[in-house]
Parts: sequence; C-alpha cells; structure tokens
Amino acid sequence: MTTKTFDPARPIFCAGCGHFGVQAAIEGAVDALEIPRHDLMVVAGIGCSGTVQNNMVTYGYHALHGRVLPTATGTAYANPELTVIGAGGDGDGYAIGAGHLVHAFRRNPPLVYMVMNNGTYGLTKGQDSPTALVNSAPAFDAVDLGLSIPGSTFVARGFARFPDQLLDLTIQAIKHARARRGFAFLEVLSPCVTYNDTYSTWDSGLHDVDQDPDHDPTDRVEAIRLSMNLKSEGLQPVGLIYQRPVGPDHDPAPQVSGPAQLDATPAGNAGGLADLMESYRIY
Ligand SMILES: Cc1ncc(C[n+]2csc(CCOP(=O)(O)OP(=O)(O)O)c2C)c(N)n1
Ligand SMILES: [Mg+2]
Repeated sequence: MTTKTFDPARPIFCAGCGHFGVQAAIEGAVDALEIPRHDLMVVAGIGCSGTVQNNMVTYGYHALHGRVLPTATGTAYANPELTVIGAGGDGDGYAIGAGHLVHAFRRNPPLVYMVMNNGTYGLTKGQDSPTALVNSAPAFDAVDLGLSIPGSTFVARGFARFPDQLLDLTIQAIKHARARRGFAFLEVLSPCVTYNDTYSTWDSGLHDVDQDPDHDPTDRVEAIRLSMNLKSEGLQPVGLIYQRPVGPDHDPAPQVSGPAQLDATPAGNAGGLADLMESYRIY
C-alpha cells in the first residue's frame, strides 16, 4: 500500500468556501490534542458541509438529512472511547434537524456539534435556509436557542475567516466533550461564495467576545443579554459565549446514563438484537 491508498477524497467545495476552514479546524484540533484518527468519528449531515468527513482520514458516517445528532449521540454512548464530532449544515441542522438540536442541548450528550452556517442550502443550489438573511422573517439563531435551554453546557460561534480563533474554539469544544461535560455546540459562520457570499456582511457584523474583557462566559444570563443587545445593533457574538461552570456552587449538568450502560460488545449487541426482533413477533 502507498500513501495514495489512504488519500481522502478531493473536496467538492468551491474556492473560497468557508467549509475548508471548518475542515482545517477539525483536523488541526484533533492533531493538537494528539487524538489518533482511529479514535475519531465524524458524523456528517447532507449538503456540501456533509461531505467534510470524506476529505479526512478518520472514521466517518454520512447521516440522513437532519439526523447528525441522533447518530452522533448513539455513537458517543455506544463507544465512550471515541471522540465524536457531528458536522453539518444550517439547512440540515436548523430546519429538518432542529428538533434534535433542542433535545441535544437539553440532554447534553458528550459530543461536539459544528454547524456550518452559510445561510443557504448550498449543495442544492441556493434555496433559503432558516438562517437566510431575507426580509420575510428573522433569521433563526441557534446560539440564542442554546443559551435559553436549561441543560446546555457549551455554546460558541466562530467565523471561517478567523482560523486561529476557530481552531482554539474547536480544541475547547473537543476538550469539553471528551471530559464528558457534555454537548459542545460550535456554530461556524461559513460563507457560500457561490450562492450567498456573506464574508463582507460578517466582516463588519461581529462582536468578538474573546476580546471583550467585560464578557464572562460562565454567566448565562449576561450572555443572553449581550446577544440580544448586539442583535438590536445588527451584530452577533463570536467566540466562547457560554460554558457552564463546574464546581460545588453549580448544578451538575445533565448526563443521560441509560444508553451508556448498554453492552456495546459485538456479542452483547447480537443478543440485544435477537431480543428486540423477538419482541416484534406477532405469531
Ligand atoms: C431527505 C432528503 N431531502 C432532501 C435532500 C436534498 N438535499 C441535499 S443537500 C440539501 C441542503 C443542504 O443544505 P445545508 O445543510 O445547509 O448544507 P450546505 O450545502 O449549505 O453546506 C438538501 C435539501 C436530501 N439529501 N435528503
Ligand atoms: Mg447551508
């Protein structure tokens, strides 16, 4: 076998696509944390964003439209040794997949979820997604959603044009999930240069909380207030917006324990499957 044997696919992204930056951040963070690629699982959605795992030497799974989170959650509970990163688009995660996002914030499974927000359905040629900047309705804001749900533990936003910050946020998100503090949500503003080029909009429309000495990422209420105030000025926050603190003064974050106790060995799975099939017998 040669190196060529292990060459991942050539990306389908257009030149200038923000998704390149997300791929670089995932690979850079995994390498910085010295996570062997055989201990990494990238669960991707559909769309251009959903092809990101094709381009990496890692375990990967191309989930059904909107089903990154159930697939990634099952993976994380079945094999706690794995670092599980969900990676999908805004169309995938904020439209058909939005219900799963709400419950992931609530249940706090130990995984990273990176959503490449380009405000469009890129692969299918530019239909409006829930984050499209159209006048008919306000854009969906997943950071505000995450901040508002009790149980959420890590809410961040990066911009593909700020690669150093994005790498740092990705490292922090992976550390959060691997320490089993729970669900690390990282939205990445990732412009689609072909159908919705938002580089200049975001260049002048962001407030970097990592550079803001007044921002306390452990204060959920202040984070909500900040995001709301910024919105009224046409801005949105980027950086580590909220991370639930640990310690005796804070409620423990929810950890769903049931699925982790399943016997995930091949023999255990086979027995469970036989029982399940038996339970559906009607004659
Ligand atoms: C069940 C189902 N319905 C529709 C599609 C068609 N489809 C492919 S990509 C896509 C949109 C992807 O948008 P997004 O998740 O934002 O990814 P992007 O291409 O913008 O990165 C859709 C609707 C599909 N793959 N599966
Ligand atoms: Mg999209």
